[in-house]
Amino acid sequence: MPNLSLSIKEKALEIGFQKVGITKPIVDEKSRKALESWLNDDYHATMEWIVRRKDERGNIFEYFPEVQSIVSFGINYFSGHNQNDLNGGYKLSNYAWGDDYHDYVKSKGFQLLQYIKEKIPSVKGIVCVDTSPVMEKPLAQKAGLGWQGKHTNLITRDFGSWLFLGELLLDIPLEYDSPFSEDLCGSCTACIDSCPTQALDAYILDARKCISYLSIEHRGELPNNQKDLHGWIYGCDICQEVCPWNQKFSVVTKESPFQPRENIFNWRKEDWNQMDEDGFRTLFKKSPVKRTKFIGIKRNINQNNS
Ligand code: B12
Ligand code: SF4
Ligand code: SF4
Repeated sequence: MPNLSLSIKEKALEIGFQKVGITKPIVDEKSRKALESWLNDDYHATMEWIVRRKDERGNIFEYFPEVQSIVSFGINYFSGHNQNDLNGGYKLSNYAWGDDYHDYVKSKGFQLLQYIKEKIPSVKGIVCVDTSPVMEKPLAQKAGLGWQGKHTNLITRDFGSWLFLGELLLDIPLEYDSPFSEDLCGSCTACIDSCPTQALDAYILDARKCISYLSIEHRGELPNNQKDLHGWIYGCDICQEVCPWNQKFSVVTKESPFQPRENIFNWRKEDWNQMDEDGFRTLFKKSPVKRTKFIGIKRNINQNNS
């Protein structure tokens, strides 16, 4: 359906996505095998939720048997600031400076689904943002948005990698875009060389060593050999900060939900150190940081002071 496909893409841009493409769902053996081998190597650390739904993640038809088209979209969250703008001496990933992207990007995905429903009332669709058992980066590459860099994130030519990804899975056929077939990393290894914990091998990440995993996903005490969070109290941006595609092509977002909350920048070290549960709730209401809970961020702060 060429006209519908075009109008879906136009609507996606109007809703506020910067990148959009459509791909035909397939059982992608390469990604499925990579997922299998990643899990077999225990690179997922304690993220058992990936193991539990690996069959769906590796085969989109297990998740949504009727799927015929995947609209993949990306939204730029780069606010124009960097870690030096935080006055507390701790580092907190830029994706978590504003509101929770899950809710916000999903609401935009639902707007797009609603638009399609007005044209085809019988259409069945699922909106995915991060938490659904699908491999969002390979899907975005297949839909032509960009390529997976050596740091494993999806990079676009025109915005770098500061993009959240999401998809609309539909049970109707559409016109499909060509995959992004180039790898524009070339001989660069800046991300691998800069990772303070050696979590990256080209195109593969070992979550057991990754500060993002340790500070967000890991529950309880940090493993003895991975206690150094290198100043980060939530997430880690180093491999993306050093990437030449972000240094040259980042564009400041117009989205107000992704703008930094004042106190994240203004708080001094004492404020962070003295933060109690109420302070945590107030500062991180409707923020992705609530995922670690107060106990997680407190552990990270204490760890950086020990
Ligand atoms: C699990 C997860 C994590 C884990 C694991 C990260 C990872 N690289 O897999 C942790 C907690 C560490 C994490 C961290 C971050 N995440 Co995360 N995460 C996810 C999630 C939920 C699943 C990713 C997944 O399937 N991983 C499993 C592995 C197998 O997948 P993969 O990296 O795509 O693997 C490919 C290659 O590495 C390679 N490969 C892997 N293993 C092997 C083995 C062999 C032998 C071979 C040949 C190849 C190969 O092939 C695979 C397929 O192409 C996605 C959302 C989603 N539903 O997809 C978000 C997602 C990837 N995360 C995202 C973000 C923003 C982050 C952080 C930047 C947050 C932060 N600032 O702290 C960091 C980035 C760290 C990094 N360098 O990747 C965004 C990335 C957006 C983008 N532009 O790419 C996503 C897409 C969420 C979203 N909706 O926007 N994340
Ligand atoms: S997010 Fe940080 S710790 Fe994880 S791979 Fe990138 S630089 Fe390394
Ligand atoms: S830093 Fe270099 S190697 Fe790493 S993702 Fe960016 S371009 Fe690719």
